[in-house]
Amino acid sequence: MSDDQDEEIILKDLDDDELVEQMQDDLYDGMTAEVSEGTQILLDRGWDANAVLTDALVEGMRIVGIDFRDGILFVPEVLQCANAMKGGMSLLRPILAESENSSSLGTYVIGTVKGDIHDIGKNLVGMMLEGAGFEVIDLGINNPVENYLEAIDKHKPAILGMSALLTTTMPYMGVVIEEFDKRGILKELPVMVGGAPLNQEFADAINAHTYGRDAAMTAELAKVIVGKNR
Ligand code: B1M
Repeated sequence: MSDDQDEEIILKDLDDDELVEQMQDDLYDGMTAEVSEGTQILLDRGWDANAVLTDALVEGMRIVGIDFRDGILFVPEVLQCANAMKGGMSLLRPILAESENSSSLGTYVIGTVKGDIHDIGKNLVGMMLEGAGFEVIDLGINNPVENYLEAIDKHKPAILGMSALLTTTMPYMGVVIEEFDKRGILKELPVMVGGAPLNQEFADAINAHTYGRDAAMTAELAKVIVGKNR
């Protein structure tokens, strides 16, 4: 019997708390199949998708972040952790993105800014926005201002969102907003910003319309924005 099969039997035998802890360990070890399997088991046991996401996946990645910061984990390992997290997220996606609204709340363009390749948080925000009823256009990672401008022209979004995970890339959000302002776009288009190193103060300083602390909050605030703008 392979190790994988051994692991499969053990995961199913664990109680909820043990399983969540094991999934955090598996995420840390970059074990995509096991993290996906654990995700499915929790869903089958009736767990809410948001709880699986928060307790097992996001918490697992938080632990990874600490060891990454402290030089215990390095980029190749953390990439594997990211892939494992994405494995679990792919099972949650259809549930989180299932729209509670039959009619679209409008188009939401989102992308990670230039110089930054972190996309897990942005992807989560996208899923929650879809779940809230937005049509999401995801520009991916490493976006210069030109990409946002092109997407605005093409998709006429109700809201535009930017993500940054690095203190070195977050100032670029200000560059994008300044360019929107110069072109008269900022008056018409609410710009939301988010990402781990940001806070409300920073969002205010760069003239962003709204700061989204996390994915759920971003989706809630986005609904309020389109409600207000109608
Ligand atoms: Co990166 N990395 N990384 N990394 N990485 C961080 C961000 C870091 C904090 C790690 C650390 O030192 N503890 C640190 C930044 C330090 C700083 O800037 N002060 C860091 C570093 C230094 C780097 C490199 C420079 C490392 C190197 O090369 N030496 C490098 C930079 C690459 C680049 O972008 N140019 C790098 C690379 C990578 C990987 C490629 C290995 C990988 C990314 C893989 C991927 O995304 N596909 C990676 C990862 C995984 C992380 C950590 C460990 C996890 C990030 C994550 O996915 N979190 C991270 C440490 C950490 O944050 N704990 C770290 C889970 C996610 C659900 O949360 O992204 O915060 P988060 O999203 C949240 C909210 O922030 C918010 O909602 C989300 C869900 O609730 N949100 C938004 C996010 N975007 C939003 C947009 C919105 C609204 C809300 O729009 C409106």
